[in-house]
Amino acid sequence: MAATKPELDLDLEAFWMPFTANRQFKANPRLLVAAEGMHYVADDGRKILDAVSGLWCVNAGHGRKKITEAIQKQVAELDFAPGFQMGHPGAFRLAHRVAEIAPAPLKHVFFTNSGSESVDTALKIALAYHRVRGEGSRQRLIGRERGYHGVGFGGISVGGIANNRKFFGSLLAGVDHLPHTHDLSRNAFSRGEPEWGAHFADALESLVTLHEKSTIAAVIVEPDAGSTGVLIPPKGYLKRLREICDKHQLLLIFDEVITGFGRLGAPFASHYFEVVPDMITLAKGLTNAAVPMGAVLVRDEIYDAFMKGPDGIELFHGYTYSGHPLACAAGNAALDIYREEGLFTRGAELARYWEDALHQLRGLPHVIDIRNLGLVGAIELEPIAGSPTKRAAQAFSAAFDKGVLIRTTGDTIALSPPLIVEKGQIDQIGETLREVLKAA
Ligand code: PXG
Repeated sequence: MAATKPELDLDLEAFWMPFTANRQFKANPRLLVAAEGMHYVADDGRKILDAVSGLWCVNAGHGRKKITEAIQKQVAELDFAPGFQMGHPGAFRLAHRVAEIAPAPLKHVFFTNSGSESVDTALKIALAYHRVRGEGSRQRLIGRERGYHGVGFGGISVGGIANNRKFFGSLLAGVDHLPHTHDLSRNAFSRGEPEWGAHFADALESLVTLHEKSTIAAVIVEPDAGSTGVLIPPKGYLKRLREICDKHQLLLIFDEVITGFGRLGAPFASHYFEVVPDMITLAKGLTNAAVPMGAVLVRDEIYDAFMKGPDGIELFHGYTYSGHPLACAAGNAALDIYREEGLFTRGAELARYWEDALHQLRGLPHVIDIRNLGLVGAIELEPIAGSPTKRAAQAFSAAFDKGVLIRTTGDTIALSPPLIVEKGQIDQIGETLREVLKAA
């Protein structure tokens, strides 16, 4: 059956939509046609409050003039510059500025075009780093159950979400996983970091015993897991991971594609948790999502190890669009906005209000957990027997009909509004969810 949207003169058939139930969507399409500030405009003209920053990426809100103008100016001046053996000023400027806000000593920046590319880049740097310093036997990579690290083969190999892996063959060899930290029997309705569960990090010791440290290159985790449904790390968990990595010279990679750029109320989760990894993967908020871009922040020691090798190309890796001029223009403008408006700490100012708004929903039908950190939150629902994901999917549709865009994954509602959100809008998100959940 042909899928069309006659009022917009659209044939919907050709576009194979990502991570989407295509048939369902095309039977009942939901299109966004404009955006400004905290709101989208749907194709029927309704204003929709954005409670998830697009896809966790529009940190400074939509349609920011400064970013738009910077992109327009850049495209008129220099649309593209090759990034291999050539450069342009915007890329150096942006790398310098990102390094400035990064935790020391992660002061070098490799540009990519997405979070997935950032993850694969970080994993490759980890392997190559051990090799250039003479420990090429360190080839194993360790991820975590329920982890999401994008959709490249590296990312799905270290990732821990079965549906993202099971269709795609044997993936990378030599990967192992830590257990996830989610246990509702202990931690349901925790406010902020759960008290219980730091010991989950000790599983890394067991993996080191099993595989022997000389075979392990790196460990990658989301400091605060997003896509899987917002899993907040237990108190002390990340510090313990850091200690174990130090003890065995494993590189620790924080995947901050979601947590970067102020979402927890600090520039990076690394600042928030006071744990410094060896690399940080970034994307999303780097350009406020106006142009796709990702980056890997790298510890100086790692960069320096490559710079000691023979003359010539130090790392055989990069993308045609690494450091694309339009992305750099957007990134530089986004950083201006973050600084001028104090957005990296706004999440901390609002965190308590946000927490209270969410936890007020406790007791509504089928709500089995509420969790929050910074400006991130989640509401986990009891699945409908025999129909997992359906209850949350219904909540998504109902919230959209009531003018609020949320995100659902499994039976969890995930929330994280742009950092410019006002208290009244937090109230609106809470009230809408109350109505939706009451009827769920
Ligand atoms: N790492 C993390 C931690 C992510 O959250 C990626 C890597 C991959 O980024 P790209 O730019 O390649 O998509 C992500 C992406 C959701 C959702 O609803 C989350 C992401 C993407 C789409 C949806 O939770 N995160």
